[in-house]
Amino acid sequence: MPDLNSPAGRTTSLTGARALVAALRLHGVDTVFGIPGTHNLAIYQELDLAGIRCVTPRHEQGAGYAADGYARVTGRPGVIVTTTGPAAVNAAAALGQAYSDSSPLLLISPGVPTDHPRQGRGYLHESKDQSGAIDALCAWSHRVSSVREIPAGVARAFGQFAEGRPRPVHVEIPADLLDREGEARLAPPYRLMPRTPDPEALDEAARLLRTARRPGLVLGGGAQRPGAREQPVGRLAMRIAECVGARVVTTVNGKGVVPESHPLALGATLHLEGVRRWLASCDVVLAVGTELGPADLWEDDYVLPGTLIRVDVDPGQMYGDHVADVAVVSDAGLAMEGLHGRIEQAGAVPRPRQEPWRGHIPEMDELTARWAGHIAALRRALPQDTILVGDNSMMVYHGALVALPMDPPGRFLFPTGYGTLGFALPAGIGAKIGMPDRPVVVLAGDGALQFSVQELATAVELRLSLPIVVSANGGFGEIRDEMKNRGMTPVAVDLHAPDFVALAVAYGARGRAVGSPDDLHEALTEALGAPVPTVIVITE
Ligand SMILES: Cc1ncc(C[n+]2csc(CCOP(=O)(O)OP(=O)(O)O)c2C)c(N)n1
Ligand SMILES: [Mg+2]
Repeated sequence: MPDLNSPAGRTTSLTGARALVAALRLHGVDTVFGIPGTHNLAIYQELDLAGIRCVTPRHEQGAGYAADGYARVTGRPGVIVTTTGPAAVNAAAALGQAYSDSSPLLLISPGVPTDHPRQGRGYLHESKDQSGAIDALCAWSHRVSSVREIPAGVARAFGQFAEGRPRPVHVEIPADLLDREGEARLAPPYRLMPRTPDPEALDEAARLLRTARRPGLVLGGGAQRPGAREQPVGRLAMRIAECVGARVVTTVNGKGVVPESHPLALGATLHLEGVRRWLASCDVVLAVGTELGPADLWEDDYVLPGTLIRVDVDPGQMYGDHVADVAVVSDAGLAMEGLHGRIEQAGAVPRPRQEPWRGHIPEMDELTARWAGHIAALRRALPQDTILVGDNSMMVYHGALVALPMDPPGRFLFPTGYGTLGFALPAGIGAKIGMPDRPVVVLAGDGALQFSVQELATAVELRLSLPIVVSANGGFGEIRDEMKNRGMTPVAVDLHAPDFVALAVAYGARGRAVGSPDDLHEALTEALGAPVPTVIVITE
């Protein structure tokens, strides 16, 4: 095979599949998540020749979430390779999730051949408009029309990840192009300098924060630095908070950016009414890298009466639901550095500290009481640098999200905006592949786990040390409660579940049922040291 390390930018005659894989390698891709099929054999052949690691989850949905978990913890784009039609669409929910959570995913799929009329001719895996269907869910989806366009498509994808919010994209390659020779120019990756803040906007923001009576900070996923032991934005945010006497709350995707054990930190609790009330009472709010979206606020029409300073790399955020009074369109780190410098230079502001938060938010105890014992056991058992990967289950958003304070470098991966189920196990697998030296723990309900339980096979095959904590409550507990709350008789929510311990063992994993928090603590400690995944079932 030709030397794929040859200088970028040279025009060479390559097959489409080879051009694709050469472009991926040029952009530093060494791992892909996907499933082979009739139409992508040429891609797999080239991936293998190029020494790129091919991880095979058992469903393309799992490949998508695994790529997402990998991307969130490493900051490197997660690459998914599927075959045509149903395979590509199976991965689409993961793109939707990554779109709402700003995760850089590249889905590569073959499509019907270039000369195919796409009018229902019975071609294998045929769709009327595969890239059109996926386009509706991600930043963009593009069907290339020549070999030459393949490396350009990959380069464009990586460009998209580096500018603004990193959001998922799809490149469809007509199946016939994969084996066809064509002239291709391997586009070198380009480096973008971080967007710098407007100094005047920073002056104004610093003045507002220093003179505020009751300042508040909100940090979102845009404040995270993947893989970082040090979270510079979080550190600067806490220094600013201490200077001006502000409390700091994070969104779900921002959890772990600041030390949640700090007296000024409120954790990831925007969904609690007491916290929303406090934020609405702030006269100045600094929001960094967040949509301030309803999926975090659990309220559609939330109003922030105070003066709003927004820091975001995406100019579109300035005019979202909450319009910025002071707009700082910038890299979060540079903006916070500038802001901190200005505030510190002016000296600390003498003012009474805002009250400590714990015990002042009544509904926190109510909603988390059920999980408090088990979450405390998790907290005791888990090292500080644990990556928790949660699913859309009550134990996660009523339990760990609120009651398990995280200090950096802890990370919390959760499918927030799009709110999918089946995320945690495959995303946990991807996170463990991306960060093999960090403890990764999966938390899922019995409902959520069954959306992707077959990925246990993937985790066993890869011999991942991965505790998977399952809360078993006989089905869709949240939906059961919502039905009761609207006065209806619960329907379609009480579900048969397998014996998860036996299922784990059948897959080649370890399995254990626990009752008390002490049992959970012991099981987790053991599982963290085990060379294979362990399913730990909490029975209620
Ligand atoms: C893909 C998808 N399908 C359906 C839903 C709707 N939904 C939200 S929570 C939930 C129940 C989840 O059950 P489980 O994981 O067992 O958690 P529990 O509520 O029992 O704690 C369902 C069905 C969803 N969020 N995503
Ligand atoms: Mg359940």
